[in-house]
Amino acid sequence: MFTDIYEAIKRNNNIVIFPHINADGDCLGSSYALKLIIQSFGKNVEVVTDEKDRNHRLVKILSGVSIRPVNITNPDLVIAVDCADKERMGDRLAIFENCQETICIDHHETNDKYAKYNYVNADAAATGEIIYEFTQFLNMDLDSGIAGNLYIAISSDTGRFCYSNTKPHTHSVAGQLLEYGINCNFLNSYMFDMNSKVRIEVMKLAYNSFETFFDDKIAIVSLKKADLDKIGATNDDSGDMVTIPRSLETAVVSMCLKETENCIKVSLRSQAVDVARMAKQYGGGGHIRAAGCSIAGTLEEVKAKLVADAERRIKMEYRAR
Ligand SMILES: [Mn+2]
Repeated sequence: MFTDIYEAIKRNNNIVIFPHINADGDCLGSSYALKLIIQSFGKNVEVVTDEKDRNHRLVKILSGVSIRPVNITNPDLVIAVDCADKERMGDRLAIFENCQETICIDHHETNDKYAKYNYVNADAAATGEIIYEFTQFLNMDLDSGIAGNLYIAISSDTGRFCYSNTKPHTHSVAGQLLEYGINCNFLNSYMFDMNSKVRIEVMKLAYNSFETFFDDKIAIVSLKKADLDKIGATNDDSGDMVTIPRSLETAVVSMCLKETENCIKVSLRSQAVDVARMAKQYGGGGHIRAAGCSIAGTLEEVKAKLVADAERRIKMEYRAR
């Protein structure tokens, strides 16, 4: 409940906010919006991202980002934002677990409510939508900084209002946010149309690896660690490559397999199969239409396993239209 969350924020002074590892627009936009909201109560609050997300490209368009981040070492309250499970906090999990007061704000169906206070709404298209509802609960007058951050969050998780999670309510929240004078044209084109040079190199790798299975119903791109290292690609540069196989018109299940030091990171998308359930079987999670997991093994092994699994699920769950 928002009441519990508001009370917990009110009675604590040193507060940290944790977006998930491999940060995206929703977790960052929501976290910085929440930071600005909590700051307006006169609290000492900071967003602490995973080390690898320190220089995320979205930092340039978010409001409330500290030039030199204040390190709150012993927080009274930790708020996990957009983290489907607590492992999504990565190395920061120890701080969360050592804290008496914890809050989780999230919109993932698979969230198991791991904090002391939880606000989980799987109907929300983005965690940003929940933070917006929180400002309504607080009767708060937004400013363009908070509104811009929330717009980034919602546009990001809905693929600029194109994915199936986009509801009338999603557009209505976005419409409200536009009232605060944000530049949606600039924010969207920065988020979706602009790429770093390295990212375009990653796209080349992805396109070259493109392959299909099961009568083109399964589409896959794979990224090898050695190739990514050679061009100096960060997580940010190589994120979201699953949009490439997803654009195949006959694809029912699409995936991106990314080789890392110790496992294969998998992104799954589908218009017809419950990929959250598929990901959960490998210890991952997410949404029905978009999910992810990490699997130990070589690229070829993991690919063979997932293709067999996807094929079985398509046969069970998919009826051609
Ligand atoms: Mn999200």
